[in-house]
Amino acid sequence: MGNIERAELILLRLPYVHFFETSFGREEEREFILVKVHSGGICGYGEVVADKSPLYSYETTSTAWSVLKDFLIPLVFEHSISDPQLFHEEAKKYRGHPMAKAGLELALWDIQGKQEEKPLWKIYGGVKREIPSGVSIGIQDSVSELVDRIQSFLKKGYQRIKVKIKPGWDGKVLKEIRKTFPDLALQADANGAYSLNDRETLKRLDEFKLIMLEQPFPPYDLWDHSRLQKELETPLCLDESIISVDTARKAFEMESCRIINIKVGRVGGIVESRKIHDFCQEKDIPVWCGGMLESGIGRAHNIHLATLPNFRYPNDLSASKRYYAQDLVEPQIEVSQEGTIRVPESPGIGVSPQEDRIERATLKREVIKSS
Ligand code: OSB
Ligand code: MG
Repeated sequence: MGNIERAELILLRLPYVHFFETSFGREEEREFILVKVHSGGICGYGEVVADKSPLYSYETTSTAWSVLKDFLIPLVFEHSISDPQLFHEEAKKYRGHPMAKAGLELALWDIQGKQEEKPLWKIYGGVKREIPSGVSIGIQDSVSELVDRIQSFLKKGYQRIKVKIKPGWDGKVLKEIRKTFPDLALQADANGAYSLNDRETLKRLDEFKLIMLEQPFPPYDLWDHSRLQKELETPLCLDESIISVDTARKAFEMESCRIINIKVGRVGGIVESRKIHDFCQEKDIPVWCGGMLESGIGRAHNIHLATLPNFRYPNDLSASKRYYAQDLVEPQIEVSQEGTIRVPESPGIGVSPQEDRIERATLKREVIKSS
């Protein structure tokens, strides 16, 4: 593989088609960074999932921008790295900042795929040509609006519904949902809004037969999740808590959860995601692919990852239209009436970023060259 000659950071803003509200609050638009790397006439694209504010994670668009510009991109130039695996190893010397690392690693994978003329799923060892799609629905102004939204997503084919919960928007909401949809494949995500003091509230959620309850407690708390899981019938799934294969092992040993959500950005890239996938496969812990409301670029990367065999639940990977009026890629990502997404077959991410649309959404752009 040739050297990386130049990298580009682009800060973009895209409005959502519908606001997205979690236990952190309501968002109407997304600000995020695209990473482009250039090598021998080929351009690779990655997406950094850090938000404008440090809510889901401590990283923000500004921290990711500065870490990429001052440390990660110079690392690639200094050591003439173009291999994503090697980048992963070298970037370990910098602590934290997984979303920044993942954005650049993804761009290197895209280049590799394009150079080898293979779609990424083949390089990763994927086995699926279609992946099952679920939809994550935020907190609404009323329960009846939520029920209506669920209805409309079910009509589009989605295989399961995930709803966001928080104290005060939990049991009574799930009860209403179950009244209307007794057999719905349903799960709930708290984004860390509860504590062990809420165990009675959480235990009462067992009656709703959720497929899983995602991240009830804050990120760095494997122990309290383990205590809760012992008292709960509903399988716990960890998202924010699992930041590496090492934390996955500890969660497994402590029995902090029975299912793991893998997000490339949260764990620092594809290399670490595959390690978690392989560990979980060996221990018979199912995984699925989470989302961060990505544009089609990050979404396409996620789709390739979700083709691995131990992705055993519907993923938070929905159609482009569910998030954005016009996505940044062609073809747009679509969900079939059976609730599946077809895996792209073209080289690399397998979808084409549309430079004119990227341009229109750009707030800031910087080119960083190898000196
Ligand atoms: O916790 O899974 C989450 C979105 C932003 C931040 C965190 C989460 C989410 C979602 C949406 O649930 C998943 C998606 O459809 O991209
Ligand atoms: Mg989550």
